[in-house]
Amino acid sequence: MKEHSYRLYALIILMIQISIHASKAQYTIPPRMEWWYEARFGMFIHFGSYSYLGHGEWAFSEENWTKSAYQTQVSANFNPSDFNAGTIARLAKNAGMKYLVITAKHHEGFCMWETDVQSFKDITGTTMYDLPDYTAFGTRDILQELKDSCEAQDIKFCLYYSILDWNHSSQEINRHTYYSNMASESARTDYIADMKVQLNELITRYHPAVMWFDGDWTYNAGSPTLSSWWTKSDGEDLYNYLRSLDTAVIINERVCRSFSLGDFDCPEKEVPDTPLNRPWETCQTMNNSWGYKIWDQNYKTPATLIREMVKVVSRDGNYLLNIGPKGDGTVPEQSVKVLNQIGEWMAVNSESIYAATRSPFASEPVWGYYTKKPGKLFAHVFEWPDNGILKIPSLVNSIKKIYTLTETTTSISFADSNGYIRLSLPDTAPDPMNTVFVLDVSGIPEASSEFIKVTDIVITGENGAKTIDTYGGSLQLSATAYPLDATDNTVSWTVSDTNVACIDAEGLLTAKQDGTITVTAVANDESDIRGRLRITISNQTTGDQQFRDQTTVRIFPNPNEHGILNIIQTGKPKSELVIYDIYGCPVMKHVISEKSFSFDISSLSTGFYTIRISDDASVFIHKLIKS
Ligand code: JFZ
Repeated sequence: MKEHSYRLYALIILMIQISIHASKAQYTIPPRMEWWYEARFGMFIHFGSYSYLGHGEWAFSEENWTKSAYQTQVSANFNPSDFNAGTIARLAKNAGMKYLVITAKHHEGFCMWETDVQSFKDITGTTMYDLPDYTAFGTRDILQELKDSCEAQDIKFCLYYSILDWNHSSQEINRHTYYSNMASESARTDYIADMKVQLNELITRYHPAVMWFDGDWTYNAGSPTLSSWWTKSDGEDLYNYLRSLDTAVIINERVCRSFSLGDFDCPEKEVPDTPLNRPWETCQTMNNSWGYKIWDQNYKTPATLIREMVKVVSRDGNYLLNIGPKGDGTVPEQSVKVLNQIGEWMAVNSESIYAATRSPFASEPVWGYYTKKPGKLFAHVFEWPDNGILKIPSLVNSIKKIYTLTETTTSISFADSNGYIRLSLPDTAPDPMNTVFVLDVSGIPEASSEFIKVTDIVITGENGAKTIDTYGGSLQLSATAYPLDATDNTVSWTVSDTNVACIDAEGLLTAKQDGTITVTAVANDESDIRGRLRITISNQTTGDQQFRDQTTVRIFPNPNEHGILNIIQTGKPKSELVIYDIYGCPVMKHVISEKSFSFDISSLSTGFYTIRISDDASVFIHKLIKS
């Protein structure tokens, strides 16, 4: 059993070492992706004929619309006459966004540009199912307008395209998979060919910097079926086709997800726990919807969104934040408000985001996140430490200067010793939401490995015990800090409820009353690593009952300012005297060997204490005021 657990620990330590190693290994970024990797923050725009209905981009499926009803009652009424590309591009620019991805065609099949591919028609087969041809909007090309406005703002223009198409005559929506079923194998072949012609239109007309695919989710790695008709080889073919049209275009993994195709991963609405092994981007909504939803006012705060963006960058990802314009083309007021607030923070702090990469450290601090770039480590403090000190693991680099992005000319004083850089903080955070500290260093910030930190703590009771069921009993706990060669492997002990039990500096737990407590051992190496163990305490007496055998012990004179306690016990003498402070923690101890003895308390500072004289069978408790 012991042998097994040692093997397990060895394995865990090995795994930790591998993961630390893995987090250091950077992937290489191909030159055509450098701008994207440095951009870090982009705008997603879900805009289509669904925006008119205002029930989200999935309304066709969720509300069981037929093709003809959807076309005539939703799409035909879409008229984004107030769409202002300049306003949207400036909104993105002010928020600090460097690229913008707009839906050219979502699952509903409605095309936001004038397509010439004849099969993309309405159900009557007479009218092209696109914005200029199918609506009263007119001949404006909003993709071109937006591309031009983006270029004026130095924002990269990108397009989203859905592989599945709930409207196309080759397909019918599958109300179970939410995908579409193909009418036949030949319909599939024709549709894919037509889709490629459409993509050719998009690439040659608009030269999107990124093609962002979706609607690939019944993918399979084998042969197509009519319900799972998009395959891995279709995805590979699509990728190669697009790259043949434009050698620079960046393509997401959803040309056929889960096969590591494309140029980057897209964990949707979530942030991976650690950096991935290739570039990635988290897309996120500001409320709960991508496409405009009239009733969705559940907006995240700017603080929440900024924190998520920083977390993403600290783990080496990009952040694509969505807006869903209304049917008239205007952006919901609350989205504008939130983006402007993000912009205010970015105006001061964007240096810590653009071209910044993952944290150089294997674990994340309790107060926030790190990002870095050559010559700079950024410490993003979301929770201001109340002890006035910010602790950062030491770097191999020499530190030239430390300051905040809020006040770049004021130097922050610091000390670097014993594996930590300690910054002296002002009392209040310059930016309560996220103050960014900059450590100006020489070279690329890299964690120092001179001090080996604790990564795990395991607590065990004597002989494996997890209970105390003796009246006034105690249990010796021990903490093993891993790795075993940690520079400082000592711990400090605390218990969750000092009314139930208390613990001394050596891990001796003494019961006071029945209950369950959690014992915590905190690493003294300041790594903030904690080990925990639940302990059950039973058979204790509480309150007045503890005084039940006070007749056996006399303390005189009644303790006050006297420096000496005289103790006389009648009956069987007890074995131990412990004095506790008001927090229930032992401050003095004495092993009793005689019925009567004197005890020197002159070293105690003034205050309230409890004297506890006990043996295995019973306990005597007396209040002590030292003045
Ligand atoms: C897709 C779309 O269906 C949705 O409307 C929106 O456009 C979004 C950006 O992408 O939805 C997805 C795609 C992927 C996952 C979940 C929803 N996923 O990988 O978990």
